[in-house]
Amino acid sequence: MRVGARVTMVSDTQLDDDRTSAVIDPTEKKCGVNVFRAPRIANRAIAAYPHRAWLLLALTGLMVDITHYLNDCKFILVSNREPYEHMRGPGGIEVKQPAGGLVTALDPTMRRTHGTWVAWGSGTADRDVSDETGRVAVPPGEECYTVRRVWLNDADINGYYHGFSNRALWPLCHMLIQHFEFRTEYWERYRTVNLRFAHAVADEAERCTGRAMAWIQDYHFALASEYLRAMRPSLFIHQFWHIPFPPADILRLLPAGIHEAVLRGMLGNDLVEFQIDRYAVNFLDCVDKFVAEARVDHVHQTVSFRDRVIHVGAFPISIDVDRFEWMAASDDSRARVATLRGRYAKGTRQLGVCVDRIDYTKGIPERIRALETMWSESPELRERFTFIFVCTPSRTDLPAYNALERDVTQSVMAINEKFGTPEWTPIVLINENVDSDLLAAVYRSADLCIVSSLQDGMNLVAKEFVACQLDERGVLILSRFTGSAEEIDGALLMNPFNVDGFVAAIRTGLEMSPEERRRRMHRMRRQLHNSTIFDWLDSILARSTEIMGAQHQLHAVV
Ligand code: ADQ
Repeated sequence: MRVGARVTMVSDTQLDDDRTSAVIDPTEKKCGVNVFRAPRIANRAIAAYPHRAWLLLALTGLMVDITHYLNDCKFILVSNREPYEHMRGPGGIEVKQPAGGLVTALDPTMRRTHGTWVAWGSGTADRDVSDETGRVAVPPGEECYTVRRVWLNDADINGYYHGFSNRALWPLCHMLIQHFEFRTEYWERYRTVNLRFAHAVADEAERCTGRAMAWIQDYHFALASEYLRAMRPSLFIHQFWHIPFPPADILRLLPAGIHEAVLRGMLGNDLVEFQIDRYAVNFLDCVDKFVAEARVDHVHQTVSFRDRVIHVGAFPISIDVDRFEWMAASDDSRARVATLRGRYAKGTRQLGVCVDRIDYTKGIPERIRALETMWSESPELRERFTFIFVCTPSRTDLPAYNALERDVTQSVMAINEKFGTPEWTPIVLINENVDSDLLAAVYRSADLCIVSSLQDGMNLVAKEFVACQLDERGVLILSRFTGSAEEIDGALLMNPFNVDGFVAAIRTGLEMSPEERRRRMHRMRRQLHNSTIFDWLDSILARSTEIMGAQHQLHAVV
């Protein structure tokens, strides 16, 4: 029988439903891959979440109060994705809140500071509810802050987003240059869209009588700060770069003139924030090499440029630790853990998990290769553990991502075909977004979590796994090339390119004693509690207001 013909699909409600074993016939398991196709309920679940989380945090007083940093200063946030999307649905206009830590962390801040969030208006009904400048009050019914939408047409999305952002900057920053593709059209659109965003932010700053602070998110806007600086010279502008920043030899693969333009664009900021120090150092090196008129102080991590001083620093992002712990501790989660372990970790069998967007940076083929090598070379390990792969398709408009998704599914099928038995499916593939409550239960149920990114700015999955490990039984096997590896002390670090080293790390994890696991996990959990997403936000705003204060004093003297 053709391997491809054996894909068993069940919903995520069946993942924690005992009847699933009846759905997946054991003989089918032998040749097939169990693909759990979860219904698209993530948005529904998350749309309901902020109020719950907000209430929870307000009640328990867990949220760090960062509003005092802002005082009378208007907070203008800029990101590609918007925090609320209005969509046309069968029953009228629905509001959805995209999943993601950034929205979870910043939505409460925006509510309290009544700021403005500038983002691409991507919802099908966004125009219907916004005014002529693209402004709409959110959240619906509460109307605490403003979303200012920037409209993009298909050509903009293709050039700015799929093109320069995701085909040029994304692979370059991750140093995976085989995926790098530069087109002049992409660059031109990127410039146009960055300029459009800068105009929107300048207009928002114009509307307020007092001071304003603009905080720009990520690599989609490398040029926006410079444009904005020209429009509003005294505005405080800072930017968080979520992905790695490459060394000079990689950045210069962008055509002459363009890698310099990217750096000059970023020097429009007052503060540039990276995940870890290594990326900040790479940025400063690049500026030193390519921007002739800039003076770099490597010790204080500042750049003097066009009569201004730009500060650079490392601010490692994290997760809402309490929220993940709370989800993992719920009764629902406990029941799901029992079901998952009953099904996949019977007796001494262990359960491994991994959670990724399907992206070539995440090292998914490398992980599959390590598992295959391990089960080929060490038959005695074959039934020792089952692996749950939660892999969401992403950026499906790009051919490289589609090819990878096909490749992952086929490789998993081949492994299950080669090693599976009527009693054992080596890899269970869930190839959709799962809601965060279920994710928390999956993390909690695991004995092993593998994060094998080839490069990753931080990697939040590693932190989510640690947060949900309430029983402290799990081992984290973590790629050295993630920002998390420089932060978390207690993981088994490995190099995903080194097949034998990768296999050795899995073997060490499997064989680690319960005491050693507990000791390591305990240490990681303690660290994580001292470094949550609210600490991240707090440290960035503290640094920003410090720099703003110093600028103020300087201007007062001059
Ligand atoms: P990402 O590349 O998206 O983020 P990561 O940090 O791992 O990578 O965050 C992924 C998020 O998506 C996690 O919260 C995870 O739970 C969720 N997720 C992944 N697959 C899922 C699935 N199948 N179902 C449900 N949820 C899923 C970028 C950078 C990272 C950096 C973050 C934050 O590439 O390096 O850590 O931004 O700055």
